[in-house]
Amino acid sequence: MTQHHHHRTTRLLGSLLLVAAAGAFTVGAAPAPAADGDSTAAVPLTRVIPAPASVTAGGAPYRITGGTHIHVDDSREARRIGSYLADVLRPSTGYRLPVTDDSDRHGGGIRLTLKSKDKSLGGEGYRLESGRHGVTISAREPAGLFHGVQTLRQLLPAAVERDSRQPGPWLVAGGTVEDTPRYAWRGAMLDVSRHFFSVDEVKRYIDQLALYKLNKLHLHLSDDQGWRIAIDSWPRLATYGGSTEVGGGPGGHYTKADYKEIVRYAAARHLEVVPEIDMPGHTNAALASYAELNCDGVAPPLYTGIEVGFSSLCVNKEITYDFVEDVVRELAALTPGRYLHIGGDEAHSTSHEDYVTFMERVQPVVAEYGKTVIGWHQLTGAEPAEGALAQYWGTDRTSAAEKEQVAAAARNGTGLILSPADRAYLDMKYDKDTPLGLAWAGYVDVQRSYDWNPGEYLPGAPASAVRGVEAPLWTETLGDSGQLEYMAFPRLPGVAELGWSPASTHDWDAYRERLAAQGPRWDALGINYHRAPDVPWPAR
Ligand code: TNX
Repeated sequence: MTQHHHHRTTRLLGSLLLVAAAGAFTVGAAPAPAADGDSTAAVPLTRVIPAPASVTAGGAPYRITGGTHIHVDDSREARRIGSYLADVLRPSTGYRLPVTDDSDRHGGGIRLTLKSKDKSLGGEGYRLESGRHGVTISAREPAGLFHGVQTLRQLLPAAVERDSRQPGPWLVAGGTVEDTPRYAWRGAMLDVSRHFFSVDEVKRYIDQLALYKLNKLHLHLSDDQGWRIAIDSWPRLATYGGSTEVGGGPGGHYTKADYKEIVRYAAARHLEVVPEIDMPGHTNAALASYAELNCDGVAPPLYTGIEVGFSSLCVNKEITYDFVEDVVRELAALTPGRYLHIGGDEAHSTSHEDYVTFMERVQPVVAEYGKTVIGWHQLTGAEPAEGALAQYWGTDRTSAAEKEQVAAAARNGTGLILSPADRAYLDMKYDKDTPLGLAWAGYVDVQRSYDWNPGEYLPGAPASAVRGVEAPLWTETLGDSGQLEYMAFPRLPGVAELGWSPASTHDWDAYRERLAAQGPRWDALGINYHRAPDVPWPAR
C-alpha cells in the first residue's frame, strides 16, 4: 500500500500546483441567496446530523420572537453556553435575546439548564423539549448542553446562520429529542505540517466541527515538511523546521500563546485538542533543524515535496531521547487533555528492531508526563503501552495479517480509533474529477465515507475496543480554508454521525436527504462545500 502511495502522490503534486495557480477555491465566496424551502414550516425534529438517538415529534412549534429570553441556570457554564447561543441567533433574527439566569422560574422562552436529574444523559447527552411556550435544553454536563444547542441551531431555518438580519419566522418544531453519543471519541485530524494553517483558520475549522458534535481535534503538528509548535528547549524546530511547507511556501508555526489560544477556543466548544508529534519517521523538519539528531551528524535540507517514509530519528543515539523527552514535557504542559499522539506510521527508514526499541523507550516518557499514548496502528507492531490507543488507517486492501495484528492488540486491551483511509480520509478525492486531494486509497464518494459500521469494521476486534472514529484531513494538496472545506464537506458530517448516532439510525437513503438539507446552512455560513452528485441538494 505504501509503495503505491509513493508513486501516486508524486505524480499528484504537479496537478495540485496547477489547481493552486488557478485559484479555483476561495474562502467565503459570496453565498447565493438561501433556498430554505417553505420558510413557514418548522424543520422536522428528525432532520438533524448526527441523527439523534431518540425523537418524539408532536405538538405545537415554538416561535422565537423579539420578546424571547434565553434563560440559563445560575452556573457559569450555562451562562457561557447561553451567550454562545445568543451570538448565533442575534445577527440573523435581529432580536435582543437577553441571557438571564432565572431558568428555575416557570415561564416560556429558551431555557438552558445543567440541572437534569436524568443519569442516562451521561457527560455528553441532552434532552430538548419544544412546545408552544418554549424550548428547554437540559443536560448534566456542559458538553451535553452545548451539543443540545447545536441541535437547536439545526432545527431553525438555515438562514439563522447568516450574519445579517433575515425575515424569519423562527419556528422550532414541537416534540422531544433525547440524545446521547454512541462513541466517546469523535475526532477530526488536521495536518498543519504539510501546509501551515493560521490560528484563525484552525478556529474556523473548530467551529465547523462543533456543529456536528465532534469532540476531539487532533493536530498533526510535525512532519517532514514542517515543525509547527514552538519548543523552548529546541528553538530551531519551529524557527527553521517550521519555515516552509509543501510547494515551498513560507510555512509557519504556533507560538505557545497561539497554541494555548487554539486549546482554549476548542475547549469552549467542547473539543479536546490532541497534539501529535510524529516519530520516529516523518521527522525531516526536526532532522534538518538539528544536525546532532542525525545518525551521521549531518542535517538534511528542508523538504517541500510529498514523498513519505524517508526520514528517521536516530534510534541508537542518546540525544534522540533527550530530544523526545524535552518535546513531550513541553507539549504535555500545553495539553489539558489526556492524550498525546506519537505518530509511528510509515517508519520505512527505521528497521523493525529499531522501531520496537524506540517505542519501548518513548511510550514511558509520555506516561511520565501524565499523558496516555496514541499511535497510528503500526504501533501494534511494537508493544502498545497500557491504556494506549491505536488509530487504524488501513483500507479494504490492507493485508489480513496487518489487520489481525491490530485486532489482536485490541483483544489485548488496546483501544481503537477507526480512520480507515478508504472511508474516513477527507483528503481522498471524491472521484476522478476532484481537483484537490490524493487517491492512493481510492476515490471516496459521500456514500462510501458514510456507509460502514465502526462496531463491526475490523474483523476479530471486539466491538468494545472501538473508542470511536476520526476523520483525518491531510494537506499535501490543501492550502487554505476554502480547500479544507471542499474536502471536508459534505463527508465530515457523515463520519460525525457514525461516531454519534446509534447504528439503528443508519440508513443511506434517509441520510442523504438530511445531508442535502445542510447545503443551505453551509451556504449561509460561507462554507465552500462540494455539491457531490450522490446528494439531492436543493437548488440554490
Ligand atoms: C498516509 S495516514 C499518511 C500521511 C499522508 C496521508 C495522505 C498516515 C498515518 N500517514 O503521511 O499524509 O497518507 O493521505
